Amino acid sequence: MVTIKEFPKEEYLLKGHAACAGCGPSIALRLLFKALGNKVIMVVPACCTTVIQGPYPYTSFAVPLQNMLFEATGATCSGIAAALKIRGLEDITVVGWAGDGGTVDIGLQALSGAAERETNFIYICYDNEAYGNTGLQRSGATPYGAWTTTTPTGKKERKKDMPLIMAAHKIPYVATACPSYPVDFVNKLRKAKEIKGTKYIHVLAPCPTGWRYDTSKTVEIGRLAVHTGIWALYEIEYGRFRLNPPSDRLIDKSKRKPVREYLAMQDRFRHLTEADIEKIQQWVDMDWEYYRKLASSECSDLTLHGKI
Ligand SMILES: Cc1ncc(C[n+]2csc(CCOP(=O)(O)OP(=O)(O)O)c2C)c(N)n1
Ligand code: SF4
Ligand SMILES: [Mg+2]
Repeated sequence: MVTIKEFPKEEYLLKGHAACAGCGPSIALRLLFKALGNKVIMVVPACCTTVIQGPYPYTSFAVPLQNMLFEATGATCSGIAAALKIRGLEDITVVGWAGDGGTVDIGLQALSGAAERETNFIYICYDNEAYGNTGLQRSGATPYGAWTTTTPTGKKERKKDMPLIMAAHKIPYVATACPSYPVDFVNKLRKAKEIKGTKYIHVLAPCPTGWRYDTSKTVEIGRLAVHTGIWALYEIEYGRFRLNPPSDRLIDKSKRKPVREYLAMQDRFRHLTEADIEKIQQWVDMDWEYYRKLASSECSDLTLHGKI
């Protein structure tokens, strides 16, 4: 376990990058490099990160990076991983880094194929819960009730549960994270780097521009997502489900803050009715009943993986 004081001083996301002020995904990017250093090859489809990285010939990334079509991140990572294997360059980590639109919607097929082929790479979905780069349209990861430019009265459908979809691929490592918990995220990345095969990490990354809150509140919003239980920090290692701190202390509903506190901080939820808020609270409580079962001793190894 690395502590925050032991994070390396080197920065591979350079100054002058083009993210909005308070951008959660850019904090996650910085942490990614703190965890993995520069022996990485990044594959990045169209998303806010293609803006953050800067216009050619300038770049804010001090690591090799391949931009790729929206739908092809997983396939590209498979190709690069195969080439590195043939050349015996096994100490380089291939990282697919894509937004929620590029993961839960458009890139899902290629990602699923890469996982089924047991491609040796880490795939990270940074989830700002909308298509940020093109002006904030709804995605499959946008939560119920949220305003986006294509859901002006609030999205009517629920968020797709992508981490559990990836767990169903029986890959060796699935985890959730949030940049408000940097030590948790960095240690998960370091663990993922040591495991062979496909590793998937889904990062809830608050976006002040899309979620409509003050740019100084990004870390606070991420913490509230976790403390209300809207976002649970967990990992599934070879099928074994484990809640991570502080989520492991939140199974008891009385320990969780009401979801209202999280929703009230963001103008994208401003129009919600009392009935909407109650519905969201009930869904969160149901999710936690499921997490409780997954984390219980009789159920923690769900034969999701069935490692022999
Ligand atoms: C096949 C295809 N469809 C649409 C686009 C246009 N496009 C570029 S970036 C983007 C939004 C990406 O959203 P997401 O993956 O959530 O990343 P974010 O911008 O939020 O970081 C879209 C729709 C595209 N480049 N390719
Ligand atoms: S729109 Fe959101 S995710 Fe995209 S750069 Fe701005 S703050 Fe970051
Ligand atoms: Mg997005």
